[in-house]
Amino acid sequence: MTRVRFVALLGCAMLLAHSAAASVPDAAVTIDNFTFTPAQITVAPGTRVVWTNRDDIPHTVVDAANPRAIKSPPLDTDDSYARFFDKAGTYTYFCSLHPHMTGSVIVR
Ligand SMILES: [Cu+2]
Repeated sequence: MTRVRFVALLGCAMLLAHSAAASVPDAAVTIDNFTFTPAQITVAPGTRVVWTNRDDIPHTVVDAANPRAIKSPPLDTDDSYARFFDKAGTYTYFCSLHPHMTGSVIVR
């Protein structure tokens, strides 16, 4: 096999890997009426979770166990915040402005 052909094959394999990763659909969480909906979602590793605030006041999304890992800015009406979840586990989060608002993302 020539070197040029090998590099071309490698490029193809990388493209395939990329499209496989991109085929995991996003998961959506809506924030409305001081509630995350759905409050608990289960997603496959590699899923991007997108929170969208439909309330008329700001909310945030903050990881309860690791606030440095997931911490959105205050989301105004119709603002979105997205994070990829690559590692299996249960991620509990809350709104730092209204700590009684909680939700969780289960990755498995
Ligand atoms: Cu809030």
